[in-house]
Amino acid sequence: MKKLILTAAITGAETSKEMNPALPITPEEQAADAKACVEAGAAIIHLHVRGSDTKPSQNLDDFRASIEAIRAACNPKPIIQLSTGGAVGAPMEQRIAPIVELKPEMASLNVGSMNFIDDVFINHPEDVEKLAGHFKDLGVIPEVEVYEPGHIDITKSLVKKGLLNKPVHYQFVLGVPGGCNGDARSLVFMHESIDSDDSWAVAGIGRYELPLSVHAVVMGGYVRVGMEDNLYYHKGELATSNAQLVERIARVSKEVGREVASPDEAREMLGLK
Ligand code: KMH
Ligand code: ZN
Repeated sequence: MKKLILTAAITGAETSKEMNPALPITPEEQAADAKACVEAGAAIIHLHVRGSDTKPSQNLDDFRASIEAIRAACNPKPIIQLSTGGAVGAPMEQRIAPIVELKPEMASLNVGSMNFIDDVFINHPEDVEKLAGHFKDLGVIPEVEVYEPGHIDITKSLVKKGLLNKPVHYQFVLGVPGGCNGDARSLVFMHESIDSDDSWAVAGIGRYELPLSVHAVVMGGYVRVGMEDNLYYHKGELATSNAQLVERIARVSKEVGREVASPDEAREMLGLK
């Protein structure tokens, strides 16, 4: 089986230190956390940033500060995957700016709208096409975030329109209230719905993180873990760090005979330059 690419989603936008005091917020905290995640086996850091008020930010200087701190702290250098999803309600211009101005190796691309916990996550078709066009023009590799099966159909239509390159790399984000649940049969259905030449990872939300990660390890997919998605190590026991969550899945994967990809191996596997 091909090596496991592990992503650490270290901060997120719907999280706070009140929910878990170990959540990394500042560039220094994110850098220390990312370093530990890379040492534990993460190849990709999925990055949201915060302003000095600790609130979610799409400000370019906030991104620059975190990117520089993470790059300086980590050896090997992980793929830093910028979020263009931001927080629910972030204006589209602010969501687009990080890829246009900072030209990362990789960034997330959200293709469909949905209820999102107690809010609405809007991805208007016109904006999605515009954003996808920027990825293509700039050569930024998108990770397509899909929260329910309809988002896979939208992705396929973007490929048909020439706005997305093949192979597509999907992230199945399962268990967001408002999207598809995180049962194993949902993962199997999502997996069967994509083309066989595409690649995929799963991000299980909350209590779904551990079982879906283990399913993906044995199904041959990739895995995302981290406090953006799940604040707990076990039921009622907060995670002490993102690295603790990464280390667990790296350990499970190696136990079943599947090695973990280094950042450079992940670059090669995902077609990054
Ligand atoms: N915060 C969510 C509304 C992404 O990073 O692209 C969107 C999100 C997805 O986290
Ligand atoms: Zn995110």
